Amino acid sequence: MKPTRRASYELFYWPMIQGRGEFVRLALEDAGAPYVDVAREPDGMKRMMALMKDAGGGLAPFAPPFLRTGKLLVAQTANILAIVAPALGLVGKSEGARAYAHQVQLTIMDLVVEAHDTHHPLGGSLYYEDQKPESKQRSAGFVKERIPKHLGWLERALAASGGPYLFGRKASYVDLSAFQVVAGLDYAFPRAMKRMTRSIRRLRALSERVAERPRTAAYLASSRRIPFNEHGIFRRYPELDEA
Ligand SMILES: N[C@@H](CCC(=O)N[C@@H](CS)C(=O)NCC(=O)O)C(=O)O
Repeated sequence: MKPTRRASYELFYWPMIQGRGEFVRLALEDAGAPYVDVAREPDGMKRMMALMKDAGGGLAPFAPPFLRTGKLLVAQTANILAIVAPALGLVGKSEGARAYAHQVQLTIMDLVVEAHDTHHPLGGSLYYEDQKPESKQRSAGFVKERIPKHLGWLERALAASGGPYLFGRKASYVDLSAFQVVAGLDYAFPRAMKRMTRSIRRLRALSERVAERPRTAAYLASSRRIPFNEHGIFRRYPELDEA
């Protein structure tokens, strides 16, 4: 199927944070797809909350992000991306290409959960301030072992593909997501990320390349890109970073 730029998309996600919605935003923006970030529109939050209660006969999403395209209302970040990427021209056509892309995306989403859990190790129903000692303990292992393991794995995937992208010469939605986790980790753990820069040279080069893609660069410079903040997944709490 020829990639279409005409399909229209409605993205539903919390309006004040990048969060998981950002992985979908980046794909839509990079592809130049026409989309509405519904919860940032007047009455949009109301529409988003209503759909989680009643999707009008379809399957109601459990949590944002979710995306409406045509008759389909689909949730789960990696699932959304896997479904829209072929039409956006952001994944290879073969079953193998799509399966590998989905596999790496799911692993990136695992890293996102781990990043979130550094400031909420006891759970989302408590404030960060109520779980600071546990956050510190959780972050120590994350910084020392988990970031290097995850990013080292992406680095090896880049070495194996020959780059410049994770699956070779053509960019996929997974490259955009890899850029986003590197950006998020740079924001949240600047000292740890600086120390490991030399061991992730290919991943750094990939991130720079993604940030320079014309539509992505325009998006990153626009007001549509919500700055990182301490309500999202990647939070800058210096006490959780490497000493
Ligand atoms: N596995 C889901 C997780 C979705 C999720 O946790 N969404 C968050 C915002 S990033 C949320 O609003 N959760 C509400 C809840 O879990 O009750 C995905 O990757 O999309």
